[in-house]
Amino acid sequence: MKIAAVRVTPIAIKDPPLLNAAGVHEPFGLRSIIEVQGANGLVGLGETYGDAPVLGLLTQVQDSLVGLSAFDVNGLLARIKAAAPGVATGHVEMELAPGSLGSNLVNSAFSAFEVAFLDLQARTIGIPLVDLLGGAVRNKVAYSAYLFYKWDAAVDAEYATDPYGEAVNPQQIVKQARQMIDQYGFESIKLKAGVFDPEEEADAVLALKAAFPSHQLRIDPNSNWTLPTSLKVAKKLDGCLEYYEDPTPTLEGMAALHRQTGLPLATNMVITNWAELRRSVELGAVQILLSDHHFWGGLRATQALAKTCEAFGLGLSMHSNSHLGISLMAMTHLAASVQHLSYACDTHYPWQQDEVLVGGKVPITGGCVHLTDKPGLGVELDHEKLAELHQAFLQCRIRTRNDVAQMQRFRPDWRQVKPRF
Ligand code: GKR
Ligand code: MG
Repeated sequence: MKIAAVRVTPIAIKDPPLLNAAGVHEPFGLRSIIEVQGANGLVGLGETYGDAPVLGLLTQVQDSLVGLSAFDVNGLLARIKAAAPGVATGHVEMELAPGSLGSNLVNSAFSAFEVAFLDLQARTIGIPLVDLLGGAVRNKVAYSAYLFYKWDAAVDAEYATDPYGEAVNPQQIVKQARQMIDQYGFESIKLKAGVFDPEEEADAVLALKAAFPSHQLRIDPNSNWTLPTSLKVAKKLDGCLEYYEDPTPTLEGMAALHRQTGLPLATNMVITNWAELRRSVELGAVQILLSDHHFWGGLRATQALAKTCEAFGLGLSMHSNSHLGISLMAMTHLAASVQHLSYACDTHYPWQQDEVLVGGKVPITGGCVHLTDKPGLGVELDHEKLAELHQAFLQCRIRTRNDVAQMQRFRPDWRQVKPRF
């Protein structure tokens, strides 16, 4: 069945002032929404980064896909490779999710279209997407409460008000966790760290442990701690962590930390491609891989990654950046198909107020997204909402995520230093 039309629509979604090692989130996150329409009139959906380098390649490729079979994902890859520029363009994502940087453009673009192709295939056959991936080994996928230090939205008129308010100390972090857990029922908690003094951030984890003794806890300073700092925090949090995510930079740093603590270390930063995975196995650096189909090259590549992790005795979970429901459903169908998924997945979804789906936001209940038997991803695009968020993109000043520059608007002397602590 041939592809009749392809549409790529950049959108801007409201994002709160979330703090991280690279600075602070801008008031809008950028996403690209993909529609791949078949000759049968059905439409497959995809979602990925909306930053200029990725968006550039997506729009460059879109017309060349018309006429291709919706089942020819190898043909899709060939057309993307033929169009891809050879140069890497770094931006802030490089610091926080290196897989989405310029040198990874082919994977990012392929993944976005691959999801839409698979969605269209599944809709054409009339089966849920997970069935194309081999069938569901679980019918719901658990996610974690993803806590952030943050400013109140009133810090700048560009930010939309959000239900969470300020969180700059352990008490406010516990309050944020309670709010998120009450609303969504999450059973694991991740604290995005690397922002304040590591001792204070460890105190926040201890406060979470006291408030939620039966929840699994993780902390992720995005490689912003030296090895000695990571060791000190490991000691302070002894017995508290489900895993320790990207405390310190480099595979060698992570290997040394693991040797000295025995703690399970997770990453979405030091392993973002197959070569790094190979080296990590050689070094014994990382024990849990946080996969992300957006930068590992799609749903099937991530299934292969899961098998590889299994073969090497590594645990598997999922990383997330700011995203909407199409990405959430792609993650959910993928996670539901993977036997070897050892932990609740990350998602930024609770931080997003906007949505492009008919019926609004995808429900998360009991900490899980539940699969349905609807065809494909099981969600439909709300074209009015899409047009509205596209207008927001046209009106917004951001074209490539830059948390550093955003922080410097508030603190002109702020510099990114890595590791800072
Ligand atoms: O959005 O601030 C953020 C996160 O820090 C994100 O960029 C990271 O990629 O969530 C991510 C992580 O787990 O490292
Ligand atoms: Mg991380």
